[in-house]
Amino acid sequence: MGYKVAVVGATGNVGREILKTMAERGFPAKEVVALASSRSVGVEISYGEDKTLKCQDLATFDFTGTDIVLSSPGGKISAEFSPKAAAAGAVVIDNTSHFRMDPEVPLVVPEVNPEALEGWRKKGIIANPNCSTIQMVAALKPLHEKFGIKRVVVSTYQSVSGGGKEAMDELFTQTRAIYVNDPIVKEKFTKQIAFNVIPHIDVFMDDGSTKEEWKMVVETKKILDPKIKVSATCVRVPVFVGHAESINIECEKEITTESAREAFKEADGVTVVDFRQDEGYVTPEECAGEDAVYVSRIREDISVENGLNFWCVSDNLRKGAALNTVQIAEELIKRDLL
Ligand code: 2RA
Repeated sequence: MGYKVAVVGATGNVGREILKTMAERGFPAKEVVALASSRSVGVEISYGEDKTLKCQDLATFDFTGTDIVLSSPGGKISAEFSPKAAAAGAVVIDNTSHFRMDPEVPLVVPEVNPEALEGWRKKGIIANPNCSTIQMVAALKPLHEKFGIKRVVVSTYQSVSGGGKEAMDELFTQTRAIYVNDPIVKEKFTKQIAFNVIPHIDVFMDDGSTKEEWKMVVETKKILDPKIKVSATCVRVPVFVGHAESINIECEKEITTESAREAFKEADGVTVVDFRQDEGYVTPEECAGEDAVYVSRIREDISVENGLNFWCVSDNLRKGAALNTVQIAEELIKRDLL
């Protein structure tokens, strides 16, 4: 038994990673279709080590007979095509922010709230959370179960791949320009990203926060617990792949370094690397290409009652996007929900 799967936005960073992840994990697909805009029709995309797929035109594709759609084009394109694919009978797993806060759309990290998948038929769409939210809630879940998290303060260090391929090109081009004394060209980022950090991801909201920060607040509440208070500061850093987060929590119950470490170790998808010595922690460069959410630098925060600090790193294109998307599809199959 296999499924007909369509990957929408197949030429983008996340689309390519979805195809790679499916092939690596032996996803049970009987047919895989790569879809993109008309200008990419005919472009060949790798699927596994020995296959390529020719991109077809999303605008004219007939979704009838497609079982699963894994979608990561821009938000506007998703707003139009995800409901069309769902109406044709497919389950759509959507990577954009467009449907995430719709009460009829489950927002899922399989290690955290797989039970939410039961409600997917209301709209036929399941939303994949924002990359920075996914790794944070995966790490918070085991702590929330044991210690009851009341408040989270998070600062992110987000790689440029979260902004797409052009953002990666801009970091490369600016870095080169600095070395060869060429003018710096800014297109994707509002300020120079090479040799700099930018405290601004996505648009500004009325309250002074950015939309990326807002997403971390509301998505954490929807996925984990509406009672948890979250304060987020999101920062872009000159790293190609891998988001890092400094996370501070306050809990209901007493939490120690040891009890937190034990809780992390029992959690699915979380790997603790925490040796209080040179190299005893994980950095973004080391997590690129890996599936896990890594936790390091675990230590009590004695400035508050029941407080803890830790460092959390994950590949934003894998667990933060493609892997989580494929895992949602696998979970639907495992739970016999298709
Ligand atoms: C970013 N969170 O890193 C976004 C990608 N979804 O820009």
